[in-house]
Amino acid sequence: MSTNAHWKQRPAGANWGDFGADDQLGRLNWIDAAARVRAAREIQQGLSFSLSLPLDVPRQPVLNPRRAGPVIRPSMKNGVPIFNFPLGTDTPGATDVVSDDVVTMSPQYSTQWDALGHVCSCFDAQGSGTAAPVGYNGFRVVAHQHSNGNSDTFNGAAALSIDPMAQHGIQGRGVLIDLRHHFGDEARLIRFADIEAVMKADSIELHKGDIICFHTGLADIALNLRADDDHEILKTSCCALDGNDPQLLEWITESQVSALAADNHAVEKRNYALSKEQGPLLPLHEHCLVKLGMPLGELWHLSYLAKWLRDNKRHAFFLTAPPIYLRGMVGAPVNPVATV
Ligand code: UVW
Repeated sequence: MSTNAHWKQRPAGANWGDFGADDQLGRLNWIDAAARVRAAREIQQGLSFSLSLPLDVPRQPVLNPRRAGPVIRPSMKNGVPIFNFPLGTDTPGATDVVSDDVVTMSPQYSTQWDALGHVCSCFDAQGSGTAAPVGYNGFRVVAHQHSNGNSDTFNGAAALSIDPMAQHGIQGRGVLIDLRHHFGDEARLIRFADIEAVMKADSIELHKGDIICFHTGLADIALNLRADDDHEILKTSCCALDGNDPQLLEWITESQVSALAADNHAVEKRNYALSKEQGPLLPLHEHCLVKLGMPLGELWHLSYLAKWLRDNKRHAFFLTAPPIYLRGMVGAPVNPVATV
Protein backbone atom coordinates (compact mmCIF):
# COMPACT_ATOMS: atom_id res chain seq x y z
CA MET A 1 0.00 0.00 0.00
CA SER A 2 1.33 3.45 -0.92
CA THR A 3 1.90 5.74 2.05
CA ASN A 4 -0.37 8.34 0.43
CA ALA A 5 -3.27 5.94 -0.03
CA HIS A 6 -6.75 7.04 1.02
CA TRP A 7 -7.46 3.55 2.36
CA LYS A 8 -6.09 1.18 4.97
CA GLN A 9 -7.43 -2.09 3.67
CA ARG A 10 -8.17 -2.63 -0.01
CA PRO A 11 -11.42 -4.59 -0.52
CA ALA A 12 -11.10 -7.97 -2.23
CA GLY A 13 -11.08 -7.60 -6.01
CA ALA A 14 -10.40 -3.85 -6.00
CA ASN A 15 -7.70 -2.17 -8.10
CA TRP A 16 -7.24 0.78 -5.72
CA GLY A 17 -3.78 2.29 -5.99
CA ASP A 18 -3.01 0.75 -9.38
CA PHE A 19 -3.45 4.11 -11.16
CA GLY A 20 -1.91 6.13 -8.31
CA ALA A 21 -2.93 7.01 -4.78
CA ASP A 22 -4.90 10.10 -5.84
CA ASP A 23 -6.39 8.75 -9.06
CA GLN A 24 -10.08 9.57 -9.64
CA LEU A 25 -10.34 8.45 -13.27
CA GLY A 26 -10.10 4.69 -12.79
CA ARG A 27 -10.03 2.46 -15.83
CA LEU A 28 -10.70 5.41 -18.13
CA ASN A 29 -6.93 5.91 -17.75
CA TRP A 30 -6.60 3.12 -20.30
CA ILE A 31 -8.22 5.32 -22.93
CA ASP A 32 -5.04 7.18 -23.76
CA ALA A 33 -3.68 8.73 -26.97
CA ALA A 34 -2.74 5.36 -28.46
CA ALA A 35 -6.15 3.86 -27.64
CA ARG A 36 -7.90 6.80 -29.33
CA VAL A 37 -5.79 6.42 -32.46
CA ARG A 38 -6.67 2.71 -32.57
CA ALA A 39 -10.34 3.50 -31.95
CA ALA A 40 -10.42 6.04 -34.78
CA ARG A 41 -9.67 3.17 -37.21
CA GLU A 42 -13.26 2.05 -36.62
CA ILE A 43 -14.42 5.08 -38.64
CA GLN A 44 -14.85 3.55 -42.07
CA GLN A 45 -18.05 5.04 -43.53
CA GLY A 46 -18.27 8.31 -41.60
CA LEU A 47 -21.88 7.71 -40.52
CA SER A 48 -22.88 8.94 -37.05
CA PHE A 49 -25.56 7.73 -34.63
CA SER A 50 -26.70 9.70 -31.59
CA LEU A 51 -27.13 7.25 -28.71
CA SER A 52 -29.20 9.60 -26.55
CA LEU A 53 -32.82 9.46 -25.58
CA PRO A 54 -34.46 12.85 -25.23
CA LEU A 55 -33.83 14.17 -21.72
CA ASP A 56 -37.60 14.22 -21.18
CA VAL A 57 -38.17 10.59 -22.17
CA PRO A 58 -41.39 9.26 -20.59
CA ARG A 59 -40.17 6.77 -17.99
CA GLN A 60 -40.95 8.06 -14.54
CA PRO A 61 -41.98 7.38 -11.83
CA VAL A 62 -41.78 3.69 -12.70
CA LEU A 63 -38.01 3.29 -12.97
CA ASN A 64 -36.64 5.60 -10.33
CA PRO A 65 -39.07 7.68 -8.28
CA ARG A 66 -36.13 9.65 -6.79
CA ARG A 67 -35.48 11.30 -10.12
CA ALA A 68 -37.45 14.16 -11.57
CA GLY A 69 -37.73 14.77 -15.28
CA PRO A 70 -36.86 18.12 -16.77
CA VAL A 71 -38.98 21.22 -16.47
CA ILE A 72 -38.15 23.85 -19.06
CA ARG A 73 -39.14 27.49 -18.61
CA PRO A 74 -38.01 30.78 -20.05
CA SER A 75 -35.61 32.77 -17.88
CA MET A 76 -37.17 35.88 -16.38
CA LYS A 77 -36.05 39.48 -16.24
CA ASN A 78 -38.00 41.88 -14.02
CA GLY A 79 -41.01 39.56 -14.22
CA VAL A 80 -40.82 39.34 -18.02
CA PRO A 81 -40.21 35.95 -19.68
CA ILE A 82 -37.19 36.05 -21.96
CA PHE A 83 -38.87 34.23 -24.82
CA ASN A 84 -39.07 36.02 -28.15
CA PHE A 85 -37.86 39.01 -26.18
CA PRO A 86 -36.97 42.04 -28.34
CA LEU A 87 -33.63 43.51 -27.27
CA GLY A 88 -35.08 46.75 -28.60
CA THR A 89 -37.02 46.88 -25.29
CA ASP A 90 -33.78 47.85 -23.50
CA THR A 91 -31.76 49.19 -26.43
CA PRO A 92 -33.88 51.28 -28.76
CA GLY A 93 -33.19 50.44 -32.37
CA ALA A 94 -31.95 46.86 -31.68
CA THR A 95 -33.63 44.40 -34.01
CA ASP A 96 -32.53 41.21 -32.21
CA VAL A 97 -35.14 38.99 -30.54
CA VAL A 98 -33.80 36.47 -27.97
CA SER A 99 -35.01 33.45 -26.01
CA ASP A 100 -33.30 31.91 -22.94
CA ASP A 101 -34.18 28.71 -21.07
CA VAL A 102 -34.01 27.66 -17.42
CA VAL A 103 -34.11 23.89 -16.86
CA THR A 104 -34.45 21.97 -13.60
CA MET A 105 -34.05 18.19 -13.60
CA SER A 106 -32.30 15.20 -12.06
CA PRO A 107 -29.17 14.86 -14.20
CA GLN A 108 -29.57 11.07 -14.09
CA TYR A 109 -33.17 11.02 -15.34
CA SER A 110 -32.42 9.99 -18.93
CA THR A 111 -29.30 9.05 -20.96
CA GLN A 112 -26.46 9.45 -18.46
CA TRP A 113 -23.11 8.48 -17.01
CA ASP A 114 -22.81 7.40 -13.40
CA ALA A 115 -19.68 9.10 -12.06
CA LEU A 116 -17.55 6.99 -9.72
CA GLY A 117 -18.92 8.82 -6.68
CA HIS A 118 -22.50 7.87 -7.54
CA VAL A 119 -22.18 4.78 -5.32
CA CYS A 120 -20.01 4.11 -2.27
CA SER A 121 -19.94 1.02 -0.07
CA CYS A 122 -19.85 0.28 3.63
CA PHE A 123 -17.28 -2.51 3.32
CA ASP A 124 -16.58 -2.39 7.06
CA ALA A 125 -20.24 -2.94 7.81
CA GLN A 126 -20.15 -6.19 5.87
CA GLY A 127 -17.82 -7.62 8.52
CA SER A 128 -17.47 -5.48 11.60
CA GLY A 129 -20.72 -3.55 11.78
CA THR A 130 -18.92 -0.21 11.39
CA ALA A 131 -20.43 1.80 8.59
CA ALA A 132 -17.74 3.80 6.79
CA PRO A 133 -18.84 4.49 3.24
CA VAL A 134 -15.96 4.66 0.79
CA GLY A 135 -15.79 4.99 -2.96
CA TYR A 136 -13.20 4.16 -5.62
CA ASN A 137 -9.59 4.37 -4.47
CA GLY A 138 -10.70 4.83 -0.86
CA PHE A 139 -12.11 8.32 -1.38
CA ARG A 140 -15.03 9.46 0.73
CA VAL A 141 -17.68 11.35 -1.18
CA VAL A 142 -18.04 14.38 1.03
CA ALA A 143 -19.92 17.52 0.09
CA HIS A 144 -18.01 20.30 -1.56
CA GLN A 145 -18.89 23.55 0.10
CA HIS A 146 -18.01 27.06 -0.97
CA SER A 147 -18.00 29.93 1.42
CA ASN A 148 -20.89 32.19 0.52
CA GLY A 149 -20.94 35.19 2.82
CA ASN A 150 -22.06 33.95 6.23
CA SER A 151 -23.33 30.59 5.03
CA ASP A 152 -21.90 27.65 3.14
CA THR A 153 -23.57 26.38 0.00
CA PHE A 154 -23.59 22.83 -1.28
CA ASN A 155 -21.65 22.44 -4.53
CA GLY A 156 -21.80 18.70 -5.05
CA ALA A 157 -19.19 16.03 -4.40
CA ALA A 158 -15.62 16.99 -3.53
CA ALA A 159 -14.23 13.65 -4.79
CA LEU A 160 -15.17 11.13 -7.48
CA SER A 161 -17.47 13.60 -9.22
CA ILE A 162 -18.07 13.87 -12.95
CA ASP A 163 -15.19 16.38 -13.28
CA PRO A 164 -12.33 14.02 -14.29
CA MET A 165 -14.62 12.23 -16.76
CA ALA A 166 -15.69 15.50 -18.36
CA GLN A 167 -12.08 16.68 -18.60
CA HIS A 168 -11.00 13.34 -20.09
CA GLY A 169 -13.71 13.71 -22.74
CA ILE A 170 -14.33 9.95 -23.16
CA GLN A 171 -13.59 9.14 -26.77
CA GLY A 172 -12.58 5.60 -27.62
CA ARG A 173 -13.56 2.27 -29.11
CA GLY A 174 -17.14 1.22 -28.46
CA VAL A 175 -18.25 -2.39 -28.81
CA LEU A 176 -21.90 -3.35 -29.01
CA ILE A 177 -23.05 -6.65 -27.51
CA ASP A 178 -26.51 -7.26 -28.89
CA LEU A 179 -28.43 -9.09 -26.15
CA ARG A 180 -31.79 -8.13 -27.65
CA HIS A 181 -30.99 -9.87 -30.92
CA HIS A 182 -30.20 -13.11 -29.13
CA PHE A 183 -32.67 -13.07 -26.23
CA GLY A 184 -35.59 -10.84 -27.31
CA ASP A 185 -37.66 -8.50 -25.11
CA GLU A 186 -38.56 -10.88 -22.28
CA ALA A 187 -37.04 -10.06 -18.88
CA ARG A 188 -33.86 -12.10 -18.49
CA LEU A 189 -30.92 -12.04 -16.13
CA ILE A 190 -27.71 -12.16 -18.15
CA ARG A 191 -24.90 -14.25 -16.72
CA PHE A 192 -21.33 -14.67 -17.93
CA ALA A 193 -22.24 -17.79 -19.95
CA ASP A 194 -24.80 -15.78 -21.95
CA ILE A 195 -22.30 -13.05 -22.76
CA GLU A 196 -19.68 -15.61 -23.72
CA ALA A 197 -22.16 -17.31 -26.06
CA VAL A 198 -23.19 -14.01 -27.72
CA MET A 199 -19.59 -12.90 -28.16
CA LYS A 200 -18.73 -16.22 -29.77
CA ALA A 201 -21.79 -16.19 -32.06
CA ASP A 202 -21.05 -12.62 -33.18
CA SER A 203 -17.22 -13.01 -33.29
CA ILE A 204 -16.72 -10.10 -30.90
CA GLU A 205 -13.21 -9.19 -29.81
CA LEU A 206 -12.50 -6.81 -26.96
CA HIS A 207 -9.44 -4.61 -26.55
CA LYS A 208 -8.02 -2.88 -23.50
CA GLY A 209 -9.80 0.45 -22.95
CA ASP A 210 -12.98 -0.47 -24.87
CA ILE A 211 -16.39 0.73 -23.77
CA ILE A 212 -18.96 -2.06 -23.98
CA CYS A 213 -22.53 -1.10 -24.90
CA PHE A 214 -25.14 -3.75 -24.06
CA HIS A 215 -28.20 -3.49 -26.30
CA THR A 216 -31.33 -4.79 -24.53
CA GLY A 217 -34.12 -2.82 -26.26
CA LEU A 218 -35.47 -1.20 -23.09
CA ALA A 219 -34.72 2.39 -24.15
CA ASP A 220 -36.52 1.74 -27.42
CA ILE A 221 -39.60 0.57 -25.52
CA ALA A 222 -39.43 3.58 -23.16
CA LEU A 223 -39.17 5.97 -26.10
CA ASN A 224 -42.27 4.56 -27.75
CA LEU A 225 -44.48 4.56 -24.63
CA ARG A 226 -47.46 6.89 -24.70
CA ALA A 227 -48.75 8.63 -21.58
CA ASP A 228 -51.73 6.27 -21.25
CA ASP A 229 -49.68 3.07 -21.78
CA ASP A 230 -48.88 0.87 -18.80
CA HIS A 231 -45.36 2.01 -17.86
CA GLU A 232 -44.95 -1.02 -15.57
CA ILE A 233 -43.77 -2.80 -18.73
CA LEU A 234 -40.43 -1.08 -18.16
CA LYS A 235 -39.96 -3.12 -15.00
CA THR A 236 -40.76 -6.43 -16.59
CA SER A 237 -38.99 -6.36 -19.97
CA CYS A 238 -35.59 -6.96 -21.51
CA CYS A 239 -32.22 -8.24 -20.44
CA ALA A 240 -30.22 -6.92 -17.51
CA LEU A 241 -26.85 -8.12 -16.23
CA ASP A 242 -26.81 -10.39 -13.20
CA GLY A 243 -24.55 -8.57 -10.73
CA ASN A 244 -24.76 -11.59 -8.41
CA ASP A 245 -22.94 -13.82 -10.92
CA PRO A 246 -19.33 -14.03 -9.67
CA GLN A 247 -18.11 -15.22 -13.08
CA LEU A 248 -19.60 -12.15 -14.72
CA LEU A 249 -17.83 -9.85 -12.26
CA GLU A 250 -14.58 -11.73 -12.76
CA TRP A 251 -14.93 -11.41 -16.54
CA ILE A 252 -15.41 -7.64 -16.21
CA THR A 253 -12.23 -7.42 -14.14
CA GLU A 254 -10.22 -9.53 -16.56
CA SER A 255 -11.61 -7.95 -19.73
CA GLN A 256 -9.63 -4.70 -19.26
CA VAL A 257 -12.52 -2.69 -20.70
CA SER A 258 -12.80 0.85 -19.36
CA ALA A 259 -16.55 1.30 -18.96
CA LEU A 260 -19.91 -0.40 -19.44
CA ALA A 261 -23.06 1.18 -20.84
CA ALA A 262 -26.52 -0.19 -21.58
CA ASP A 263 -29.86 0.96 -22.87
CA ASN A 264 -31.57 -0.12 -19.66
CA HIS A 265 -31.82 1.81 -16.42
CA ALA A 266 -29.02 0.28 -14.33
CA VAL A 267 -26.97 -2.03 -16.65
CA GLU A 268 -27.68 -4.69 -14.01
CA LYS A 269 -31.08 -5.74 -12.71
CA ARG A 270 -32.41 -3.46 -9.99
CA ASN A 271 -34.26 -4.48 -6.87
CA TYR A 272 -32.66 -7.81 -6.14
CA ALA A 273 -33.34 -9.32 -2.79
CA LEU A 274 -30.08 -9.25 -0.79
CA SER A 275 -28.09 -12.31 -1.73
CA LYS A 276 -26.60 -12.61 1.77
CA GLU A 277 -27.31 -11.05 5.13
CA GLN A 278 -25.29 -7.93 4.37
CA GLY A 279 -23.97 -6.72 1.04
CA PRO A 280 -24.74 -4.48 -1.89
CA LEU A 281 -28.20 -4.22 -3.41
CA LEU A 282 -26.46 -3.24 -6.64
CA PRO A 283 -23.46 -5.60 -6.79
CA LEU A 284 -22.42 -4.67 -10.33
CA HIS A 285 -22.41 -0.99 -9.33
CA GLU A 286 -20.19 -1.82 -6.37
CA HIS A 287 -17.87 -3.93 -8.51
CA CYS A 288 -17.53 -1.40 -11.35
CA LEU A 289 -17.84 2.03 -9.76
CA VAL A 290 -16.34 1.35 -6.34
CA LYS A 291 -13.85 -1.49 -6.73
CA LEU A 292 -12.59 -0.95 -10.29
CA GLY A 293 -13.23 2.72 -11.09
CA MET A 294 -15.36 1.94 -14.16
CA PRO A 295 -18.17 4.39 -14.97
CA LEU A 296 -21.56 3.02 -15.97
CA GLY A 297 -23.63 4.50 -18.79
CA GLU A 298 -27.38 4.05 -18.45
CA LEU A 299 -30.43 4.53 -20.64
CA TRP A 300 -28.40 4.99 -23.80
CA HIS A 301 -30.41 4.46 -26.97
CA LEU A 302 -28.64 1.74 -28.91
CA SER A 303 -31.28 0.23 -31.19
CA TYR A 304 -30.55 2.11 -34.44
CA LEU A 305 -26.83 1.54 -34.04
CA ALA A 306 -27.40 -2.15 -33.24
CA LYS A 307 -29.40 -2.64 -36.44
CA TRP A 308 -26.80 -0.88 -38.59
CA LEU A 309 -23.93 -2.86 -37.08
CA ARG A 310 -25.74 -6.17 -37.60
CA ASP A 311 -26.70 -5.29 -41.20
CA ASN A 312 -23.06 -4.45 -41.85
CA LYS A 313 -21.57 -7.39 -39.93
CA ARG A 314 -19.74 -5.15 -37.49
CA HIS A 315 -19.72 -4.70 -33.74
CA ALA A 316 -17.17 -1.92 -33.10
CA PHE A 317 -17.32 1.84 -33.62
CA PHE A 318 -15.70 5.09 -32.58
CA LEU A 319 -17.50 6.45 -29.52
CA THR A 320 -17.56 10.06 -28.34
CA ALA A 321 -19.31 10.40 -24.96
CA PRO A 322 -18.24 13.37 -22.84
CA PRO A 323 -20.58 13.99 -19.92
CA ILE A 324 -21.98 17.47 -19.31
CA TYR A 325 -19.46 19.32 -17.15
CA LEU A 326 -21.10 20.73 -14.05
CA ARG A 327 -18.52 20.43 -11.28
CA GLY A 328 -19.50 18.24 -8.34
CA MET A 329 -22.18 16.16 -10.07
CA VAL A 330 -22.19 12.43 -9.33
CA GLY A 331 -23.88 11.61 -12.63
CA ALA A 332 -24.50 13.58 -15.77
CA PRO A 333 -26.45 13.66 -19.01
CA VAL A 334 -24.52 12.66 -22.11
CA ASN A 335 -25.32 12.64 -25.81
CA PRO A 336 -23.06 9.77 -26.91
CA VAL A 337 -22.24 9.61 -30.60
CA ALA A 338 -21.13 6.46 -32.42
CA THR A 339 -19.27 6.91 -35.69
CA VAL A 340 -18.85 3.89 -37.94
C1 UVW B 1 -29.05 3.97 -8.46
O1 UVW B 1 -30.19 4.05 -8.19
C2 UVW B 1 -28.05 3.54 -7.46
O2 UVW B 1 -28.62 4.41 -9.63
P1 UVW B 1 -28.48 4.00 -11.14
O3 UVW B 1 -29.11 2.67 -11.38
O4 UVW B 1 -29.12 5.05 -11.94
O5 UVW B 1 -27.02 3.97 -11.36
